[in-house]
Amino acid sequence: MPLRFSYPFRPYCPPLVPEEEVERRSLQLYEQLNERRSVREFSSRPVPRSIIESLIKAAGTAPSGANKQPWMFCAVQNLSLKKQIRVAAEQEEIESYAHRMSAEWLEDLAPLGTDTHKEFLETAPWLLVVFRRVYEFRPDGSQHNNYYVSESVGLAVGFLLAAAHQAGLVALTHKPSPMNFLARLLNRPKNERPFLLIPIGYPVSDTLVPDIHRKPLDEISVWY
Ligand code: IYR
Repeated sequence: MPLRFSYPFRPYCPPLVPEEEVERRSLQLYEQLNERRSVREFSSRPVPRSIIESLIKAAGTAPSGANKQPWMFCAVQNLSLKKQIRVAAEQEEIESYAHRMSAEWLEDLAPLGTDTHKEFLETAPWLLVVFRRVYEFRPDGSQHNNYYVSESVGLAVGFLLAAAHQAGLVALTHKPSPMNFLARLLNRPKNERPFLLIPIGYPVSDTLVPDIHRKPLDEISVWY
């Protein structure tokens, strides 16, 4: 099949890092990421827009299926919009906790102390509402598929969380369910589906997090 389009290829020369330095850096990043925790109590301390822009740009460097970059980050700072999102999310959560989630699910969540109150949706200075774009519109209005959309957007969110953490901010990956209200409140086009809601900011000074532990290496890896 003839190649219809090709990017020009260019040399890629990442800086050569000596092996002991590779060792040190890999351990250092692990130790840094191991300090990251999901936080549910946010202070209202503002975060400048320029910082959120850098986090989104970091997220946008993630790999994606056919380089389609099938993500959209809606950065919400507006107080009345945050309130509307909180009200709608809490409405869904009340339904979910009362009727939609199984007894086993509620039992799994109980030790983490989550409930239907989502004050963080109003107190955090920024809400990043992440959408996955299942397809694109061509200029003539027809549709063009994206590929591995959830995997791609999941990777981008991972980059975002790592970037926020190393910058000194905290975040929460929150998933009210169902999330259709987000597309409606933010007036998103129909090729975009809500993926995650991520409050970002600073924690209140006395916030507590559950004392959970990471699985050790031998439980998360097999070596061949
Ligand atoms: N979305 C609900 C419930 C919830 C579900 C899981 I899985 C969690 O890890 C945490 C919460 C809520 O946000 O409360």
